[in-house]
Amino acid sequence: MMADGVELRRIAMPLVSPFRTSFGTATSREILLVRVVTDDGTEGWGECVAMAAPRYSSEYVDAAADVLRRYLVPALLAAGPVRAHAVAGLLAPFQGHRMAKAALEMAVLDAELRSELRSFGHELGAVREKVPCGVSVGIMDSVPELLDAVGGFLDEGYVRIKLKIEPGWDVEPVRAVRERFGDDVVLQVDANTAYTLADARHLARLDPFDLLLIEQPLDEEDVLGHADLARQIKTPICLDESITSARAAAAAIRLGACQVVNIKPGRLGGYLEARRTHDVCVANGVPVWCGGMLETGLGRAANVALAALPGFTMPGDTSASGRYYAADITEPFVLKDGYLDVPDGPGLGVAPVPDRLTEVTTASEWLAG
Ligand code: NPQ
Ligand code: MG
Repeated sequence: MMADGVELRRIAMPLVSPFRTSFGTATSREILLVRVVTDDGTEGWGECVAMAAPRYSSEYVDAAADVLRRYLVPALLAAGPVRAHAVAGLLAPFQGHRMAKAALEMAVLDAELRSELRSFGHELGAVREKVPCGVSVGIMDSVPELLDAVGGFLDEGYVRIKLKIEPGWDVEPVRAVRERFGDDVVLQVDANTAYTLADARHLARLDPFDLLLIEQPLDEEDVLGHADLARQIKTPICLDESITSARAAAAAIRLGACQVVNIKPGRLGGYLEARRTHDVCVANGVPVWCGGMLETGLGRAANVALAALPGFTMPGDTSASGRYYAADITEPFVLKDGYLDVPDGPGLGVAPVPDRLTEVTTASEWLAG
């Protein structure tokens, strides 16, 4: 693949409802899209999952755009013909910025696969044509509001409910959901690093509720703390923010810091590292599921393809487009009996609908070779 140039495009998408976590409340999404145009005119799309502010991780959308503009895109354009599998190595001299790198690699991979008429699913090793979908439910102002939201998602067919928790909003909402919807609902929680090891006894109060897992209770860098916590609570621990590479997954598993892994391509530096992380987890008998970063249909298409790999044995946060957006920039992903179909067209199998993309675009810049 030879890139003629790369477009950095900013879009603004309002959320259908505020999404509150232990690190803040989002009411809209500022998203950076990357479009690679090759010398034969093929387009490839990438989506950067970095948020507007460095609240989930150290990355944020303006920094991603800057590092792409200054370092990552020039390196790609200077390299001449390059295969998607070589992009990570090309960008390795630049430290960090995994979400920015992931977006560029995704765009190159999309262009390459489109021109070779292969799908993301085929390239990554998908073994299913549809995937079961879970949903992430934010912190709410009251338990009755939470129960209404959970009831709505269950009615829509979601096969797994994930509740965001934080100190002061954990045992009571979990107990209320169990009491209202029963023990058969597949239920997990996500703390987004809101607790410390001193909270171990408090977190053990979640044990009676038969949760599938508790996601990232402690700080991103406290892998040893998670290993200590795992010896003090029964609920299996899943890591998200801590797992920044296949190597990090291997180390966390070896240390007993997690029994489940949330795989997020943006956090890992790309879909190819996500597949390597999947392979490491499968080799260690650790189940994985596909995390979400409120992606548009572009990232959603790639995530659904990834979620179809054999080791993804638990429902992910691959929710329908309508969970976050009234109007996606691609044809919307619509839940069917709790499943989403894996796109089977070339590349991502989806593309932005031009009018929709124009409506939400706030900036665009073209970086030529
Ligand atoms: C998680 N995602 O698993 C993240 C947290 C998260 C679906 O819970 C804007 C962009 C707002 C990314 C809010 C889900 C976000 C965001 C929450 C990611 O930890
Ligand atoms: Mg998480």
